[in-house]
Amino acid sequence: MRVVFIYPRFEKFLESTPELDRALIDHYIGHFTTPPSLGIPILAALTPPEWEVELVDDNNGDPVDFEIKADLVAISCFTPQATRALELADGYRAAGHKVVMGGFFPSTAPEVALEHCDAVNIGDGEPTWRTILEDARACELKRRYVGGTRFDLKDMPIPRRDIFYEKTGYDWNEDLVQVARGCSYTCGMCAIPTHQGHRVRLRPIEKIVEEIRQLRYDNVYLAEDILFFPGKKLAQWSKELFCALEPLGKKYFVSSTMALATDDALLDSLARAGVNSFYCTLNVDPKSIRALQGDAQVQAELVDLVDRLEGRGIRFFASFGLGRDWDTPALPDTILELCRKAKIRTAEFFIFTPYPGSVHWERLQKQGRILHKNWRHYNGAHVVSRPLGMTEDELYQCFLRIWREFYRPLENREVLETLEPVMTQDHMEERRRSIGLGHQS
Ligand code: B12
Repeated sequence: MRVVFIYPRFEKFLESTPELDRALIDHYIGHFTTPPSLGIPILAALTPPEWEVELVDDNNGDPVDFEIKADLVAISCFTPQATRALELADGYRAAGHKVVMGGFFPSTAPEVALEHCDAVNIGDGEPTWRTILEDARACELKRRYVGGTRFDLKDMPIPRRDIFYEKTGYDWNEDLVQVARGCSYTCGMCAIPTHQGHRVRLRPIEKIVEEIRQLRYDNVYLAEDILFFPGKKLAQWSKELFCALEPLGKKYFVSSTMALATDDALLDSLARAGVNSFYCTLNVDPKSIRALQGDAQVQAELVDLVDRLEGRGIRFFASFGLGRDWDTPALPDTILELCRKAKIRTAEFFIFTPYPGSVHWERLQKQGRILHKNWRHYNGAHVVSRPLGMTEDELYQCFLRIWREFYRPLENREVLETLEPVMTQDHMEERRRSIGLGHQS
């Protein structure tokens, strides 16, 4: 038996923005081709040995052959991949294959997916995957499989990264690791609570460590914001996790918002563990929204946060959402001023996008403000819903202007030389030593 996994193509942020000069932005944000996210490698790890496994990574340019030998075609996608995913599902079915889809988009818009595939998986894949394979073998695929949001992560397998490690073409020298699922907050733009549940499920720390020890790259992307949640139990767990990561000698990329925990003790433990990038989404949480609305005290907190991170050798990587209901065409000026004050050196900017499964999506649907459902353009680089404080074109112009103007000073060579996108190893060691954090191997 043979299952062929498909990871459909999605447009990177600036690929669909020819108006921008790519060279400088590539230098700072980087142009990268990533391997698939973790859904497919997890399912591959759960696939019984009598099934042969193949990965077609359309995002990496693998040729798509609808006549491929397969007993089941399994497509994984999030919303920016959905248009392509549905096209591919149609193509495989037209060639006589059975197609099952799972991931963020099929879980949050199953009725759309089901118009193009034979079966859809909603929620976690671990509880359902082997049943799907058995049903496919017996030619008895059902329309819906509900994996739900309760799977215990102590039983999550180590994802099979060998299925893409052996491929060429990627230039993302980083391994993605999942440490938890679910979220107890309800941020307007995020589909995680719908797809993964409102209860945070933590993965046992020893399992995370076991997985990280097996990774190929020195850089590890820890995928969840819950590392910074302020509750006592979660904060204790994060502290223990960062302690456990310390001896592994890896470098970590973490993500958070300003509203979450950022006390000095936690930042020290990040630095000791080897965290070198702190990706912070702004204009989504109540704190950073206040900072962008001119609250001097919160602005000072941001300035302080950037300083405390960079002082520990951790790059602050800002990600600003544009186009909230209260935003006006003056937003780029406000952001640029805040970045200048806080000495933010690396930033990306995205158009606030309503994803199926999010509160924001439900609200805009009801208000008749969704402009179209060309999912390809739900990648943060297009206006897909009607803004309130400006026209659609004004919002798009804000997006172009902020990218251009944030990076404009960098055309100045002198500035360019002092603003490296990621700190060099030596620079980081020097920073760590200067604040007494010791050597990182
Ligand atoms: C890694 C990541 C990225 C990487 C992608 C790298 C890659 N390898 O492709 C990068 C950094 C490039 C990225 C970019 C973006 N991302 Co992103 N990303 C993630 C992140 C953090 C992890 C994804 C992951 O591996 N999850 C773990 C896997 C195991 O979960 P899963 O896919 O759901 O799989 C499970 C089930 O769904 C199921 N399953 C999955 N597939 C299948 C298939 C079948 C057949 C079956 C049966 C089951 C099944 O089984 C799995 C195990 O239970 C998620 C957040 C998260 N925590 O998931 C956001 C997330 C997917 N990203 C998101 C977004 C919005 C983006 C951006 C558009 C953001 C932006 N700033 O505007 C950009 C797009 C890039 C661009 N335009 O340039 C959203 C997606 C929203 C949505 N509803 O689609 C998420 C959910 C973040 C969020 N909180 O909203 N991202």
